[in-house]
Amino acid sequence: MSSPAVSDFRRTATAALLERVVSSTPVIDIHTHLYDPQMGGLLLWGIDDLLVYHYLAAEAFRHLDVPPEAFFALPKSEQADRIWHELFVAHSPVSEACRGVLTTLHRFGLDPHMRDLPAIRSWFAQWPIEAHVSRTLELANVERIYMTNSPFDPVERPFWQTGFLRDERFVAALRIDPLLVDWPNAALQLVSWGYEVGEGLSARTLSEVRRFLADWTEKLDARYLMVSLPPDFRFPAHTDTAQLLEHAVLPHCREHGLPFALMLGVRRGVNARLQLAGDGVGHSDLCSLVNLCDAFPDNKFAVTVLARENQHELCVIARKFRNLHVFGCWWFTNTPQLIEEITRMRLELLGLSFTPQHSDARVLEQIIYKFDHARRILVRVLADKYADLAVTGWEPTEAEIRRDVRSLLGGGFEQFCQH
Ligand code: RAT
Ligand code: ZN
Repeated sequence: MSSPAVSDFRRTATAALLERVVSSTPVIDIHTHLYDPQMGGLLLWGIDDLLVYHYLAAEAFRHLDVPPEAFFALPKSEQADRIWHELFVAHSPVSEACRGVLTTLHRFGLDPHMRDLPAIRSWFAQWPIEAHVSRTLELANVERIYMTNSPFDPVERPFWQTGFLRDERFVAALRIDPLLVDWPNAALQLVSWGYEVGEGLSARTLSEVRRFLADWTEKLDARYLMVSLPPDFRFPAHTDTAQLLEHAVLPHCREHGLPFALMLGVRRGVNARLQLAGDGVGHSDLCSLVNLCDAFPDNKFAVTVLARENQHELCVIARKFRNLHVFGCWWFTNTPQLIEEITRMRLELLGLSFTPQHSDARVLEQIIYKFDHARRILVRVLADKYADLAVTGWEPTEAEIRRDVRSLLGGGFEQFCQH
């Protein structure tokens, strides 16, 4: 056994190496709400969008003495002014979402201490978007961004129909929530786009739904399909959701070799007046996930859960099914305490076969803080894990550490997609 001084020294050296490896390894960001810069106004960026982000809006509404309808009727810059005032001026910005804005400004070399919102605005206004995108990706050290692409979005849809020169750093994921959670309205849409579907899920209708999915998978060059579902999702069941999943979506994914991503546990519109900021969380029944993984071993499922209470069960399920890839600390679990707890638990139960973090960024510059904060935690947690191994005499080489980190930062997910 080495002396305590020697093992302390080794531990510090491993932690320093880890810090270097984790910060220099590029991230593949496997779920965002960002868009290819060619898609114009869809790609949100700049200080006003950072401030009106719904994670901050939800916090600001706790102080704002104005009805949400009146708030949302204000121009974006005024909404940003109000949020800045409530969350950064009238109170200290200690929440994770507020800290995120400050980390982002700091990493751009701005001095948020001046509390000078107009100066911050002018700084952002001077950049051409192309240069700003590249610089932001470089600062965040993100090499690829998975978008969320919906054929049901009337603003987004025309871009795909017309076609455009793709930026290869931005890849597509086909998002199909309306199809799975609101079939009657989705059916009307499909009819208006020339698919011969009826409201009942006949064989003909299901095959037309598959034709729709195939058309859009090809148009987007989609890397996976995705949905987020409420806590009352059940499978199997005699619901439109379960039937469409079983007879259209999963066969389509099998045929194209694509994973299906499920984000489980969101309760939409708990306070609908707050718009995007009004969604909540609920405990999901993960037996339904077991049923899916078990019944469809030739399908691949990438899954994240919103409830803290579901995290342990999700890890246990992933130990049983190699067609399940666990990812992300999503939304209300994207806080340092929960990220640390969840990442430790996943490492202890799953080893390296999961993806600890995606950004879920809605505004470009958020990728900086989301990964800056997540990387710090990953260094801490991995340092502890390697130190535990070192006690037994097992010390990882630098190449092994690089391999492990690359896998955790998105490499493992892309391998899962390919095999
Ligand atoms: O995290 C979020 O921004 C949520 O509003 C949701 O969009 C969620 O990420 C989702 O993809 O459903
Ligand atoms: Zn999302």
